Amino acid sequence: MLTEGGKMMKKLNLTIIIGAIVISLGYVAITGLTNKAKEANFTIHIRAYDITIPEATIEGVQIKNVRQFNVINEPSNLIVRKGTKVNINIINESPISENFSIDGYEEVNWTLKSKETKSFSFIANKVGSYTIWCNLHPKNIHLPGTFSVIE
Ligand SMILES: [Cu+2]
Repeated sequence: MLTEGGKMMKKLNLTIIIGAIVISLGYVAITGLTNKAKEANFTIHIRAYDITIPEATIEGVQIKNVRQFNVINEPSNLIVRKGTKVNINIINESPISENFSIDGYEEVNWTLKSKETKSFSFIANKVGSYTIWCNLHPKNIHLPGTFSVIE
């Protein structure tokens, strides 16, 4: 049986632990963007998801088994500072070939066969926010992401 004081101490300890976790997570996110970080490493999984709708009524018409799938890059959005060497490890978990291209960075146009893993590097030498997309599939099926380069 804990006394009132004991309960308060327990609560306080928990608050301190949660606070420490929040601060360390914040630290990791910020240090990834300091000027000292001249290299950034990303691992991207390209995954396909079956989003089949078993039954739907569209404008009063009942339709069944609308077979669909989509593909996303996980993570979809990347952010680095200008001048960073970007090392990207891509794992294509989709059952079909996929492509990883960045508009504005012509040298980034890489195609991977199904289940293939490849590593690439390039320098983020242009600031701005650019579309990451797959040049093999429409953007409503393989959803695009963003590559942002900040000062
Ligand atoms: Cu694709």
